[in-house]
Amino acid sequence: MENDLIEHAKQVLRDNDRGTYTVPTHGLYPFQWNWDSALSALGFAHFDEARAWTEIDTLFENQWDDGMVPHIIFHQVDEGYFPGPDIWGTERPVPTSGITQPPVAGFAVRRMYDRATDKPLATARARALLPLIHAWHQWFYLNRDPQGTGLVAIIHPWETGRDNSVDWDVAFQRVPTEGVAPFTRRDTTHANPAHRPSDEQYKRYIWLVQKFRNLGWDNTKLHDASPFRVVDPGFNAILIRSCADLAELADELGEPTIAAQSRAMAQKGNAAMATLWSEEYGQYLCYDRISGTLIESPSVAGILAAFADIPPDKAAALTRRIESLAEACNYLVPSHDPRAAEFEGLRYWRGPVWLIVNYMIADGLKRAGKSEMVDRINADCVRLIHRSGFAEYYDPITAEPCGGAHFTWTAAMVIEILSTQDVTV
Ligand code: 9WN
Repeated sequence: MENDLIEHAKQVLRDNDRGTYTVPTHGLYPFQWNWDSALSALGFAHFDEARAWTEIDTLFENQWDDGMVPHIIFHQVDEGYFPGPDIWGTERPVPTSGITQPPVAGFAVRRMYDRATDKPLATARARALLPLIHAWHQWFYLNRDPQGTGLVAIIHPWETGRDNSVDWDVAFQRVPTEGVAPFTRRDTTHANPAHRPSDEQYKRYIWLVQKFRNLGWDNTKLHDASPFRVVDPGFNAILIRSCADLAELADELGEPTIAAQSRAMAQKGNAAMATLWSEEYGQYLCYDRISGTLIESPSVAGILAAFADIPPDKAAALTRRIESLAEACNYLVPSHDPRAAEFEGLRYWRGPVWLIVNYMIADGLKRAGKSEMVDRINADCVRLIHRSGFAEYYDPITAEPCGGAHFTWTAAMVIEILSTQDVTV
């Protein structure tokens, strides 16, 4: 039965494969997305290592000169997605968006290298990627942490990959809607509008794009110019973990300077994470860099922090926090606390479960020795697939499949989980 599931998942990856990159799903997302690709490569690596490396290579072929790796690469023309290249106006040889996404590539590449059966191939590919990934990490701390706090801010909700999280509700009010050119959304023609962000949120998303475009996509200006600057503990944990993993990889590949610089970034980030801890919520919280306050919103971002090397007492507290969430839903881990007033079980990042997030939380908790919770999270992932297929995300109470179907990174996570762990459903 689990073999059937793996075969089905591989088929999803093959169907969404465009040769040198994969689309997240046909129709709704017809281009290459940054963190989707890095996590999907982990799935490919179980049956086609060369193809997995190519996925990451294609992503980094589109890295900007300043080091940023964009969140979307528009490899071909497709009118089915909004906002397309004309709205972004980044004027790249292959058009891209102008913002970034969670930097999981460092983590993924180290994992692919460690597990590789074709070591010469892995060594060659990892060696070539190492300085590129490192440049991206340095870009983050330089451009998104200009005060040197050790934590980076995101300047657009799309950068976190958690587009319409409750976390942004208050800070997002500072983003105006006046002056936004009229537009037609395309996402709601592919997916149920009740599962997607609101029109109001879309206007603010586009206002920010217009603002940054008017500044020529100059990253030395964007952070300070943005009316939206939020420090996300999950995002920072991914960056910290990728820096730490890159340090290990650099040691292996004989690159001591990259190793030392990566380790220093990870250590500084890890220390700064303490400032985001909330004793009251028993988890980490986002921080609004403009108002200078923690954002009192019990979202999964503060639990995803487990992906970095957090102190044992915090890992234990996060495990208790997930246990408490389990009392309010049937499938872990909801993207927002079901007991909070703002929770919406079907609406994107305001409640649904996402397998990629589950995978990273479980990976962090495994390192912290929380194996019982890891088993529970993995089992919930597999139960969701059995019940509702390879959806983009799921209602944590009813398991209703939401968003797009036949989803690449969901399938990749199934291959990864079932191939590497014992899961009892
Ligand atoms: C905007 C592709 C992406 C994911 C994000 C998810 C969603 C895009 C959108 O889809 O965002 O980047 O148009 O809704 O929120 O995490 O990378 O799967």
